[in-house]
Amino acid sequence: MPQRFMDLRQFLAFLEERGELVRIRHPVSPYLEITEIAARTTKGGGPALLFENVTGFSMPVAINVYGSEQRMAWALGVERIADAVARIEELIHLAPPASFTEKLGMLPRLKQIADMLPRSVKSGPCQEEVIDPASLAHLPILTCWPQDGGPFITLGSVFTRSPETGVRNVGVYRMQKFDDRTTGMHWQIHKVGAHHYRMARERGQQIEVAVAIGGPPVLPYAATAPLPEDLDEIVFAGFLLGRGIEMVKCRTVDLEVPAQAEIVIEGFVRPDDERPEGPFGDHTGYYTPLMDFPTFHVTAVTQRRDPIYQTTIVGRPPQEDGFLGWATERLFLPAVRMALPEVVDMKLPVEACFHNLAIIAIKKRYPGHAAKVMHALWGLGQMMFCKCIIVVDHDVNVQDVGEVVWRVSNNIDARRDLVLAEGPVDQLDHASARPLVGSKMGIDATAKWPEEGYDRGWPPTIEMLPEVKARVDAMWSELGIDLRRAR
Ligand SMILES: Cc1cc2nc3c(=O)[nH]c(=O)nc-3n(C[C@H](O)[C@H](O)[C@H](O)COP(=O)(O)O)c2cc1C
Ligand SMILES: [Mn+2]
Repeated sequence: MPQRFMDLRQFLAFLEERGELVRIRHPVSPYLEITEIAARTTKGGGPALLFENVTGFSMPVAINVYGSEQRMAWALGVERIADAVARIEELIHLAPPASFTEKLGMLPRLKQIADMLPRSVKSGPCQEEVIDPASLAHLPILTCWPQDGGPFITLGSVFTRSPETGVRNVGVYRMQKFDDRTTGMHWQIHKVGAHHYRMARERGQQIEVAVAIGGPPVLPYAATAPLPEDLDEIVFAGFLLGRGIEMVKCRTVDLEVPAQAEIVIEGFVRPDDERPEGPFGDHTGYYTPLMDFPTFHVTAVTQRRDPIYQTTIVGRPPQEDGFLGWATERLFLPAVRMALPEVVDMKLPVEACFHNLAIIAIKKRYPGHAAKVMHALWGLGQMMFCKCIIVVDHDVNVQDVGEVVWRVSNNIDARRDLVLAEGPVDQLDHASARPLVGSKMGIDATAKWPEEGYDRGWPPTIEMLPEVKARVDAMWSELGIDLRRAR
């Protein structure tokens, strides 16, 4: 059974044991220097980093914790991501029991599911210390890039409740530090946090907010996952982990936070207080400009006795967040397939920043099928942000971008195969003429059928006969061809 990590330090200790964490004792500045070191480390396939001597601060900084496929899988409590995908598939296919004996057989499973729900506890390590008066001054918040508007908290899990239903939401939204008691709250307009804020604003009320840093390593991932609006990220995190997350009441707001968090920042956002936020070197690889966003007012800061400040940087891909995006690509394929069973696989290349490009393999069933898949995806949660969807046939390995380029460039006739659509675009998009609305492109690179107006007979791809391959396999070692040397 793989280990299920209930807090950050347990995970860091595990990574250190595996040679996957480096402690840095050399003094390093949180102003740009940590970014440069982290970016080089992630791009080079390097380890998680724990900066123990951050200039001007006594608190250590953990970064690049999720910066490899293996560490990302471990953070989810599995050895390989496929094991987590299998758990999700099992949940999706959980059929209602038919008979009484089948029902009895399900009882242990139901108990397991109950064990995954969040549990309220009376006290937690995240409240061992109370910073009085509340202040962010001691947090080693990074200024990431030269033109950034200031220091940004980049990996806070932001908790709110729907003012209407009380349902919890958790999302990772960046927070620009304005001063020791106020920050920005970068709730992009399409996100659930922003929706909660607008509902409160319509009622003329402020909204209570809590921000957790650290905690079970599954938590920041769950907070970035594109869940349906009313699905509680803490339930999802507990499900992924196979064990419920322990939650403790906040001190100044009516919210609960993970008891095992490293640091908790409590506060509120008023309905009438938006301020310029940014610029920020974003995950697109470009700066996002100064724009008005809500202001977060801090009412309490609590922490462990010896807290670790967990953060990340974004920038020109690939960066650490690419591995969070990769986990989403894998874990949400079963959900996509629930809506679209014809989808065989999908690839969201890291260079396209989660959503600029999706490559989808389908088992085509009818003429025009590829266009149907595009439109369905543009209507599916955060897939609405996809500026380009490429649809290929099921026999194309979409994980191999080289193969995709071969197939797509050969298969398309531009006038016939291009689908243009309009609608919302990501708030970070800088290409659309105006913010938030723009156009999207679908490319149907499937083999065309006569019913689709193609009468020339689609050519087969070239494959060698299996018996010839077998004969060559048998003689290969005697041929004296060293392929490694040839490269
Ligand atoms: C490192 C990182 C930083 C992010 N920063 C923001 C942000 O500032 N604003 C935002 O709206 N989304 C941001 N996101 C994306 C959201 O976390 C993501 O869209 C999530 O699904 C939102 O959850 P929600 O659907 O509950 O709103 C960030 C993601 C990552 C990985
Ligand atoms: Mn959500």
